[in-house]
Amino acid sequence: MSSAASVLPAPAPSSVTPVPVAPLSKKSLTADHPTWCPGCGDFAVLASFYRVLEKLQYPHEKIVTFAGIGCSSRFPYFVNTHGGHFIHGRSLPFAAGISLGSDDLHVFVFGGDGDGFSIGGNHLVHTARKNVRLTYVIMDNSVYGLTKKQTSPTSPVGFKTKTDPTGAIDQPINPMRTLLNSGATFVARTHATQVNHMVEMMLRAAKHDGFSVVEILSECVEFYEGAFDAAVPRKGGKWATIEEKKNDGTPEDALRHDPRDEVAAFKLALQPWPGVFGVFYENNERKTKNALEAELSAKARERTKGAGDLALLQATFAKLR
Ligand SMILES: Cc1ncc(C[n+]2csc(CCOP(=O)(O)OP(=O)(O)O)c2C)c(N)n1
Ligand code: SF4
Ligand SMILES: [Mg+2]
Repeated sequence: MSSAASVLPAPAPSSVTPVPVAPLSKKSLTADHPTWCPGCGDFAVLASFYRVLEKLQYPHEKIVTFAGIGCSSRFPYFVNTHGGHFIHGRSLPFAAGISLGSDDLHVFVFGGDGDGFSIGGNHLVHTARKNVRLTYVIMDNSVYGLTKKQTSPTSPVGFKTKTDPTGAIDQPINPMRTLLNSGATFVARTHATQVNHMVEMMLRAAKHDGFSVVEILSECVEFYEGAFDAAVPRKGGKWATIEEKKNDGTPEDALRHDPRDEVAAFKLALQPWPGVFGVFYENNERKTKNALEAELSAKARERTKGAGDLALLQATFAKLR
């Protein structure tokens, strides 16, 4: 032992009083002032997310908000939690690594229709099929907002943009169908003008043990005004929510949707525009990748009789000599 270490005082007996932690509030969760255009639907998504975190009261240091690139992907800047943003379309593999590496974290990923379904489409499919435990919020405005109006994978046929000046000619993807088909275990859809519904969907997604996705129709007032008016009653549209089964034995219950029924979820996804809103699918049976990896690790630890990481590494190197 060095002489410096030998003169250090002995540690005091453990009588540390825990510091009281203030409950999470909008104030403690607010970071920078959002830079979105006035009237952008994304403001309502942010306000709803604060409410979701206020309700959940997770330990502040266990929350991660992550994103790719786009107007919507600026989200983590405005939330005072751990987090960051990554290359366009690559938020999910990065966030999956965070979730798998630290299973006690609550990982939320935000992004746009372009980020999620276009450049990041491949990552979305694989994160879904692996059932990585995290919540993905897709802020769908049916356009590339940040780059000032290009056709996105959810733009409808005929929509005029800088990349389709005479109107989009390609069939848009159907987000609900895509997510169901990819194997996401919680799939919901909501609208940024319906704050209570949006909070409920995000709350349920956050509580789901697996890969949960909420698509939020969030209007880009700058480049696609009125895109989702067909679902806004005060604009003459129709707001139709999914009635879920109550299992109360009543005849009307037979007509209600069972979110565990994948085929029924596909049928809902095929309804004509603007479709329905709510939980399309919820599968609580499939194991998460987090759980499967933990099982693998536990088996490996059993085989190696609980040896520590360093001892295992040294043994491996010894074998290579
Ligand atoms: C590899 C790569 N390609 C293209 C871009 C340019 N780019 C940045 S954001 C974006 C689209 C954003 O659209 P969306 O994800 O729908 O988000 P929004 O801005 O509409 O919220 C594009 C094409 C980029 N940053 N990186
Ligand atoms: S360009 Fe559109 S999506 Fe981007 S901040 Fe402005 S209104 Fe919102
Ligand atoms: Mg977009």
